[in-house]
Amino acid sequence: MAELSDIQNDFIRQEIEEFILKPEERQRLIDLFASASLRMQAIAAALIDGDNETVSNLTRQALAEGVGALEVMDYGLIAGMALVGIKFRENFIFVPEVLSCARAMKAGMAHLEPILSASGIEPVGKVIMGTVKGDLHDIGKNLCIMLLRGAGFEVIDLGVDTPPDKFIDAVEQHGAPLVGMSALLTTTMPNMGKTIEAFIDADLRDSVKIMVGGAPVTQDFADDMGADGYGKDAVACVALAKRLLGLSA
Ligand code: B12
Repeated sequence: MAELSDIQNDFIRQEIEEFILKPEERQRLIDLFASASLRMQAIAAALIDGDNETVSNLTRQALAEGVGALEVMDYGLIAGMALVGIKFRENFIFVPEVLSCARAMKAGMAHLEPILSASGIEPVGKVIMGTVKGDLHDIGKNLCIMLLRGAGFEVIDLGVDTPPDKFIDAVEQHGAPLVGMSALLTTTMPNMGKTIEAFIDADLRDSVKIMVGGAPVTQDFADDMGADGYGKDAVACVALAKRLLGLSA
């Protein structure tokens, strides 16, 4: 178990001290940042500060100097956003600040994309991905898409706020055997179930596998709504897609 003083970045130490009040969340973040390199801490700090230019510059530099794209994703960008999420939930910051952080995250992701999405292999399968109706969160979905593309999948991205019909039309148009849905709000999670029902009504349920994910989604919820699989993060999403399509890992 790491101590707060093990985190070298002053800004992150102060943020944790001031804003992360639940002991288990505080310890989780301390362990996470204490195991991150100084430059990953700096990327996370800039993201928490909503400074997209610095996130962009530091990410570009780190990648150019040989830091792995997945390390930047996990210990720079996602780690920073984890702290932002808690500050938002506890009303220390509000939508405009979170939007700045999301912009900063996307500025970093733009540099990761060509690396994570480059597969150099023949397409292994088609996947339709979208955030469900009513939900505008797309950062996690976009990370899943990057890694899916990197693993050789052809991904058709339906974007955010995607109604059931749009998923169905895309499956028919592209002949895709796999659909992935993302939801970040407890109020939009039921729209995953509604989309699955729409596939049943359209007589298409047996011709597609359906996977779901997003921070509030759980394996139990996925089972209850009749999805074929649930993945907790972008790496799990790729493993799940392969498993559902019967491809070797
Ligand atoms: C950034 C953010 C925003 C940004 C979104 C920007 C964007 N372009 O995405 C903005 C500011 C727009 C926003 C708006 C809102 N937000 Co918001 N937001 C967040 C925040 C802080 C981070 C989300 C994120 O990007 N995480 C980082 C990514 C990498 O993680 P992820 O999305 O979970 O994705 C990973 C996995 O879940 C998985 N995954 C994701 N999708 C899929 C799909 C498949 C198939 C698979 C297998 C895996 C998978 O892999 C991903 C990569 O590892 C969360 C806090 C949180 N803890 O999640 C709140 C949060 C989701 N938001 C929340 C709320 C309340 C809102 C608003 C209603 C606020 C308001 N009053 O307007 C609006 C809703 C807008 C709408 N209609 O959607 C609440 C939801 C609470 C709830 N119980 O539902 C949260 C939890 C914050 C909180 N209060 O704690 N938000």
